[in-house]
Formats: sequence, C-alpha cells, structure tokens
Amino acid sequence: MTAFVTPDRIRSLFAQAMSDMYRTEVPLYGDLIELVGEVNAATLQKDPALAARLARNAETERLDLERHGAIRVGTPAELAMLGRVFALMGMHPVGYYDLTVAGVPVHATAFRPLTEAALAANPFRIFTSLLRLELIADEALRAEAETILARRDIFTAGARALVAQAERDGGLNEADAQRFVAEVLETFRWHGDATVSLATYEALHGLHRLVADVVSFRGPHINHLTPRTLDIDAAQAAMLERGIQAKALIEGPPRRAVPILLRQTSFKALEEEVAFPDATGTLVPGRHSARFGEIEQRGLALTPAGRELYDRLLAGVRQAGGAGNTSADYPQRLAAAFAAFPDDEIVLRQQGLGYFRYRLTESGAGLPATERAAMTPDALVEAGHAVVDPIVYEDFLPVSAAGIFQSNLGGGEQRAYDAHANQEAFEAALGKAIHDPFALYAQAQDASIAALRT
Ligand code: OOG
Ligand code: NI
Repeated sequence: MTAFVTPDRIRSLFAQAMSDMYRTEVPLYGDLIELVGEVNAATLQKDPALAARLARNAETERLDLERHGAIRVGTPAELAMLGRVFALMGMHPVGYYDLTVAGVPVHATAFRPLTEAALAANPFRIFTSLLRLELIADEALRAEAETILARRDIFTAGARALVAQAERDGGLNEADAQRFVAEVLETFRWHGDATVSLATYEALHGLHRLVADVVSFRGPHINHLTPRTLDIDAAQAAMLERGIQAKALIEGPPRRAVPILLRQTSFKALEEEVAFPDATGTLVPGRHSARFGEIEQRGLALTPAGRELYDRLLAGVRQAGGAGNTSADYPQRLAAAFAAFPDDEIVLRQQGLGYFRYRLTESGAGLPATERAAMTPDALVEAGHAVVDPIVYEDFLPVSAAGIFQSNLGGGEQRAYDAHANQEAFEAALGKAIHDPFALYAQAQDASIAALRT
C-alpha cells in the first residue's frame, strides 16, 4: 500500500477542482480572478513593506490560491456527512453564525484549516449554511419540503465509500485522494434541472427564496467562490471600468490605514434557466438565481474587545440609517463612526484590540536567550529585536453575510423569524463541536510570543 497523503494535499486538490469547475460554470468568476490578480500584483509593487510583510508571514504563495466558497444544505444528515468529508481535507468547523436575525432562515459555520501551517499550505474555506425548516410556519409546505429533502442523497456512492475507507484506514493515498476529490466535486455541481415541479418551486419560493434554492435541486451547488484582493477599492474601481456590475456597497468596516476583519463586495446573482419536471415528467422552463460573484479583502483579526467595538460602531451606523446600508450617505456615516476605532498598529496592539504575530529579527536571534527572556515582547520590538505583524482574520462576519444573502436572493426581501441562535442544535446536527475563532487567534499570538523566549 502506498503512503497516505496529507489533508493539506487533499484540500489543495479540492480547491483547485472547485475553482476549475466554477470557472466553466460561471465565466464571470474567471474575469474576477484575472482582475484580482492584476490588482494584487500592482498593490505589492507599489507597497514594498506590504510585500515584505506578506512574504514573512507565508501569505505570498497562498494569496493566488486563496478562495472561500459558500453552500447551503437542507438536513442535519447532509451537514454531518459534509463535516466528515471536509475533515478529511483538514477543514474543520469554526465559528457559529445565526442569520435568522437578518431574516434568513439558516444558521452556519465555516469549514476551514485550523493551524498556521495548514492555512499557509492552502486556506480554502467553505461557508456552510443549514436550512432551519422548523422556522417555517406553513406546516403543510414544511412537511412537503422535508419529504423532498429526505428523498435525495447529495453524495455519490463513490464519495461515501471513500469517506468510510479513509476513516477506517486513517487516510487516503494519492490515487484515492484524486478519486475522492472527483467524487466529492459532484456534490457541489450546478444542475439546471430541478427535482420539483414549477408549482412546488413557486410555493417554496413564496416561503423564502432560500428555501426554494435549497430544496428544489439535487444538491448544494456552490453559489460563489471568492478571491482575496489586497485592495478592494482598487478592485471595485477596476471592475466598474470593465463593465462588471458590482454592488455599490462594500460590506464590513470602512477603508482604513490598518485594514481590520473583512471587507467584501458582491455582484448581482445570475438569472439562470432551469427545467422543472411536471407530473408527467415533461420539462417546463423556468428561472432561478443562486450564483453570484464576490471579492474580499482581509485584515487584522480582532480580539473580543476589538470585535465588541466593531459590532457596536457598525450597529450604530446601521440603526441611524433607517434603510440600513442602502442609503447614499452610508459610506460617509460609516467612516465617521469608525473614527472612534484606533487606526494605528501600535495603538491597536497596546489597547488589546487585535491579534499580532511576533518574530525575532536577526539581531534578536543573536541575543543570548537569557537576555531575550528578560525582555517583554514590546521591548524586543522597540529595540528592533523583533517584528510584529497583524494576524489575518480567517473567518466571516454575520452582518456582512446577511447583506450578501439578501442582495443575492434578489434584494429587499425581509422576513421576521421568531428565533434565536441555537449553536447546540447546529452542533448536534453536525455531530461535533464548533471551534471558537478567538481561541485560535489567541493561540497563534501566544505561540509567537513563546517562541521569542526560546
Ligand atoms: C453565504 C453568504 C455568506 C460571506 O462571504 O459572508 C458569505 C451564502 O450566500 O450562501 O459567503
Ligand atoms: Ni462569501
């Protein structure tokens, strides 16, 4: 038997396969990748300090590969199986997102690599939502949706067999890993033929567009694949120049000297032709929109204190705006509110608002260990014996995600759900606990500080 490949290897194969498939499904995606590549190259050329920083944090290579995708599943069993599939790729559930507060009947997690080494190898992540049919008041339709979902299997027999094999043996060899990726890819493929009649689709659509999207198809088609740009404002401008209809608004924090968290912009979903079978099996043409484009810029990961400040400032702007983030002066009000958020790396670090990674410089490495151990991390930095860089935010933002769902489900749709976060129910469905993102960032920061002393 040949040796097992690493989960990092399987994830890299999977990320590449997903990217190749989505490029053929949605040509706009190819344009975005090209544009973001150009913007990133220009940004690095203009900003040698940024280029050096990315290089010393093993981010230069990952940048060209870096994507996140999003899918929506219908049942706890689908989620649990996905959790097993992703675990073999070194992707684990991090963070819990309750979208009901924004009128979307789902809750979610992000499957992503956990360690710095795995993130550097390939940071591929998938935002995964689980439909909450229990929130649908129409009992008859809810029961019908449950019956439809119970009939489908979103995994191929080959994928199921290889998951069982890998779990039994403790891994997959290269040939099996390639077969596994090819089988798993089928789960996320777009199918232009629905599994329900047009009338059923329309009834589900009446409950919520998202219910129709999850229930009416054979599987959880990947609905976007997002590249990471180093300058989202430049990318946005370049898009408009090329006639790509970007959403006017960038979700998340305003532009700042020290980027924090995540800024994202998305594009109106494609209206696609779908064939709906009628009672006799004849296909009836109709339309559905699910898939869209998105780009993002990632910045400093915030501590609980930083995040609390972010959430508070953002909520203030959105409340004051009435119409939320759609009003014309939103960017100005956002920027004004965030004047209260320190925009200087040293201040952010001293106030404990963000997570940072420390690293000895050559002079620091040359100091006797006892002398180094006697100095605080800050003193080492001030003396030039260490450099300190922001730790990049690897997760998502619920308010932004809600905005992205809303805009891509076709605009102004708002529903009120009498619900609240239910992480226990999500974890019960998944069959495992969700990792706390703050703990992962704190671990990375602490490990870098410990390494200064050795
Ligand atoms: C997921 C939306 C969330 C993001 O970048 O915040 C997301 C979806 O529409 O299924 O991808
Ligand atoms: Ni996204």
